[in-house]
Amino acid sequence: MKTKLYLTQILERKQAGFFILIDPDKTPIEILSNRVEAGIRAGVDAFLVGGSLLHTADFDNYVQELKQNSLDRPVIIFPGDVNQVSGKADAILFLSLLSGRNPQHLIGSQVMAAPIIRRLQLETLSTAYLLVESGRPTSAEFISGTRPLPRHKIDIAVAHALAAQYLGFEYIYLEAGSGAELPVPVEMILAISRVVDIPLIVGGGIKSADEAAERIAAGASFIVTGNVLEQQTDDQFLLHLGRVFL
Ligand code: 1GP
Repeated sequence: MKTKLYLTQILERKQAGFFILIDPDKTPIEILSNRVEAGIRAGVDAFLVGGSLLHTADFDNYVQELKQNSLDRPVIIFPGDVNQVSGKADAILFLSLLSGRNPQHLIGSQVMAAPIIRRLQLETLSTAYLLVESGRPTSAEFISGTRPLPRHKIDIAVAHALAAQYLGFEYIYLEAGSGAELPVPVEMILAISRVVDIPLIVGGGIKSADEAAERIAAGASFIVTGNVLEQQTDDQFLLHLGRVFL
């Protein structure tokens, strides 16, 4: 089944979906299968794979290993750069960093990646990527050389989300940044979900089941967690988090 259809069906079945982000630099391939199995036990709906830097692992091999362990859950590339493209995945978030004004991340990298994606016959999920200020500077902010949306300027965030929808993006990713001190504010998600019809992916700095639940109640369609799962390897925590999505 196409990943887009699978994601649509998740949203028809329940209020929100649960994505686990796996960063190859933080999860060595030797422990990948354990991490994936724990995610599946907790009810994850899809795995995202990628990172701001990629200095370890053969990406293709890593994605293949992830795919072999993910059962029927799709593996979706969440690329930090054009070198993070692999035909072993089910789909790729085809991102444009719409909150920034860096042409390389708005369209430059996409032009480089597009012919490769076509050759690999990889499904694309066109996604407007909006970075939101989250306390301390994040890797995504630093590496992309862009300024995040101010977290208290809700109207600016809403205008970006509307522009994303009018430009024809299929998803909006509201991103506080991996390991963010503060997740995307609930008020921002609420304001955006009121005016936008396309699904909202929300991630960065979500460290508890309550924080995830509040964001779903505000209108998030998919919640992404990464770092907290690397710190809290206790299965109970993951199971507790997974129950939010039932
Ligand atoms: C980052 O939204 C993801 O792109 C996940 O963030 O690692 O902080 O959970 P965390």
